[in-house]
Amino acid sequence: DQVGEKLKAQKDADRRFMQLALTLGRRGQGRTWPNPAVGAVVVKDGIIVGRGWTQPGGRPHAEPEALRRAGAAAKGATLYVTLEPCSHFGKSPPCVDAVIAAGISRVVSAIEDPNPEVAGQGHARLRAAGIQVEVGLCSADAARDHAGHFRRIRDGRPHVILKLAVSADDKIAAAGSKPVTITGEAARTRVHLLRAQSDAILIGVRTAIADDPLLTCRLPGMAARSPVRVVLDPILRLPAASRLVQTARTTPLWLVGSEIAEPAAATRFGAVGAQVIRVPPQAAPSALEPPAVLRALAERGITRLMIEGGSRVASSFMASGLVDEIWLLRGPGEIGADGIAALDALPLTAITQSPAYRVRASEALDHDTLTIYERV
Ligand code: AOF
Ligand code: ZN
Repeated sequence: DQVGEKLKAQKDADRRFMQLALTLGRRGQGRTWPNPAVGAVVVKDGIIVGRGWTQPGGRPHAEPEALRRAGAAAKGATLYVTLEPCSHFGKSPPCVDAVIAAGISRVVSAIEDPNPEVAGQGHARLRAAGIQVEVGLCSADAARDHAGHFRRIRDGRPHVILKLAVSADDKIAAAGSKPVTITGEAARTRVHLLRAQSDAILIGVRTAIADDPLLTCRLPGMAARSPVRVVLDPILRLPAASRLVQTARTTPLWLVGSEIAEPAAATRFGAVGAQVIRVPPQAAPSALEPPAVLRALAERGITRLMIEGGSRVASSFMASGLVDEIWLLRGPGEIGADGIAALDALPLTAITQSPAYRVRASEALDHDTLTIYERV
């Protein structure tokens, strides 16, 4: 019947506009921390009159951006938003006030904000103002996009993505940690995109010394999207001549050291623009405890953390059960039995056969394959 047809058309349209809001929100991923990257779309009589997303640094929020573009057309319109509009006075005034003032008549919101300052009060205040509010459309997509914010708010740590590039025989480097080319150009592009969408990227000091990496996003026009570079360096021995230290003034470099590291070393790094974070020492002085490292990063606002190596860092985070997502890139070549195993003492089946993870996506990138695992 006609009423049913109309309802179905409305549902399809709602889903389309919410998917657009999600796509817009992702533009901010990696540069809105400590805030989530939210997307918003204002629709009047089936026509998009405003689009917005959380701006770099986390402000302005997505809703005022979309409302500003909609102007007077927002009156009587529907707002699609990927996270509950905020109801608190933070560094910006409450978005719900802006939504109400603009005359929005219906709000379609993907998911509630677990931030205790909001936690349902945003939706409640919109309803109290007479606005029709629907919550939950595309909530699984929104939960995935806001995984970093949710983790940080709920568990006091970032969402952790482990990236591994392995050879056909599960190795990540040749003997002596010599870097070898494992994956190709398409894979490199994907990894640099993931860097851009991460707040921070972490490696161990051994890898920092062996590879002398930059860890920046080097896609054309995207240099400004480089994440904070974090090196786990218990006794603060990263060489001053390393490319990481040399670029510390242009792209943030945080060194996580043990509290027992030499204070003089910390001062030296501070002088060249790097920031030193100290976490308590523990049983094995050569390693830092993953939970303490993650807590320190979350306290500084990091919501999405990418881990890029090496094998000991990867295995210690895997063993501590703190990895939420794994990007496993596999190249076609073999390195040989004397190569370095991807997860140190742990077999790769700790990921591929683990009941804790399932395959979210799998795709071919030239001669390589990318498999993304997520928590069950
Ligand atoms: C929204 N829209 O686009 C974002 C929201 O310190 P403030 O004022 O910037 O508030 C930060 C909190 O606001 C953050 O922890 C999260 O709960 C929410 N983020 N809310 O309505 C947005 N980014
Ligand atoms: Zn807000």
